[in-house]
Amino acid sequence: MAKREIITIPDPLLREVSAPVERVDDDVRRLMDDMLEAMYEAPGIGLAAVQVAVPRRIVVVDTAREEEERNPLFLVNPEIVSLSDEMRPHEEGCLSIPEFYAEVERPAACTVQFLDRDGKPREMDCTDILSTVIQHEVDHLNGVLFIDYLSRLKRDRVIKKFVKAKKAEAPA
Ligand code: GNR
Ligand code: NI
Repeated sequence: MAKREIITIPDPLLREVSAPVERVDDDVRRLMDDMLEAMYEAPGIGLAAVQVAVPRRIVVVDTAREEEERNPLFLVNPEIVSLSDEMRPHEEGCLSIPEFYAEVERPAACTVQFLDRDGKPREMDCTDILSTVIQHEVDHLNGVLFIDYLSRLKRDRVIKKFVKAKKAEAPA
């Protein structure tokens, strides 16, 4: 089992704004390795630190297909510096909202600046699923979930389901 558990809604931590990382040191690298392990085990293609209950601006991503070689990306303090005008719908899911999927429309391309695993500033142009995942992860760092883009009716329905499930699991 992975060392870190992924938290789910309605955990209030998921609504917090994560704090910037001051220095990419070994503690941060260890956390990123733990996040990657939890993400691969889930399995998922992206994970924000807040999803393992650490509200800091750290993201791991790997959009490689199962038959492809692993291609982990580590992003510290990621900042989206441009978004395309062109929008594209994509079916999204979230490890913090298990087994719920819905189509979300987001800018088809984006550019993200971040610090890599070595603390080196980098810039990356993202399209397709990578653009979607990067935007989804940066949203997590700001306390935003993909269900926030749905109608209030749909969003409230999903949240209610998870509140109920948690109550059934641990009766008050
Ligand atoms: O594993 C994930 N798949 C996914 C699919 C479409 C859009 C976004 C994602 S991210 C998600 C993992 C997750 O919850 N990251 O925060
Ligand atoms: Ni998510």
